[in-house]
Amino acid sequence: MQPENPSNPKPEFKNMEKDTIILGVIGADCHSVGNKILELFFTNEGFKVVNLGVMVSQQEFINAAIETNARAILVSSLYGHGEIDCQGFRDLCLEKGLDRILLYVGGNLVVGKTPFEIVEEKFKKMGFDRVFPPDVDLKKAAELLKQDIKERFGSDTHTPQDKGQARQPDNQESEEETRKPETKAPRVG
Ligand code: B12
Repeated sequence: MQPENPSNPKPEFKNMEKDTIILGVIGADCHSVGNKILELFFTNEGFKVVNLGVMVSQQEFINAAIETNARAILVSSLYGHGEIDCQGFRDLCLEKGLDRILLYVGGNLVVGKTPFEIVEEKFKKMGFDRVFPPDVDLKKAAELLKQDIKERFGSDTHTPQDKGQARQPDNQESEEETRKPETKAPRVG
């Protein structure tokens, strides 16, 4: 094995900040196994994962995303009530100032055997950027997430408020912000 050279400190790992993602199982859903797998998997993929666990409300997801300046919220729903639990999620994000947050959702999103394309369309109409079936290849999901973050946030620094990620709610906008032109990113996927 080569001895470590202190004058050559592997620059690619220096000051590298991880993208934060919020993870959780929405509503009254207590299925916890997949949630743990997702936490381990996305951590290994290089994300800083904030896992809220099971039975998480929309507001809890959003609070965590604001606090951590997260790039994405990954919602799981397994027990069949996903459609009800996810209704209005995007609108609440916008209301709370999360203009650009990526919203992913996955699991057994509806009751019964509805074709996935119909489920996907339903959740995209609700404002989710990506929708995944329970048998998704997680490696592909992680690649999409990295690509989406890059497209939506580009070379933004990770400081909040800098490019409108966690702007103040509409009625509290600062003068500085009201003068800026709208910089909302287009929906992905
Ligand atoms: C174990 C289990 C339970 C346990 C959960 C224990 C626990 N601590 O987790 C108990 C017994 C408590 C339970 C209860 C119920 N369950 Co249950 N349960 C299961 C079962 C058998 C396995 C779930 C599991 O652990 N899978 C293994 C993990 C690894 O897979 P996963 O959860 O699907 O997660 C993966 C993917 O979905 C995906 N994924 C998930 N979210 C996301 C998000 C993103 C962004 C991405 C990319 C990927 C992704 O990645 C995950 C990791 O690989 C499933 C059947 C099944 N085979 O899935 C039923 C199942 C989920 N349960 C079901 C139901 C109906 C219930 C109950 C409502 C039953 C009842 N009448 O009480 C309750 C709900 C209770 C509640 N409040 O949540 C149904 C849901 C039906 C539907 N959606 O149409 C299922 C599918 C069984 C069935 N075929 O009917 N359940």
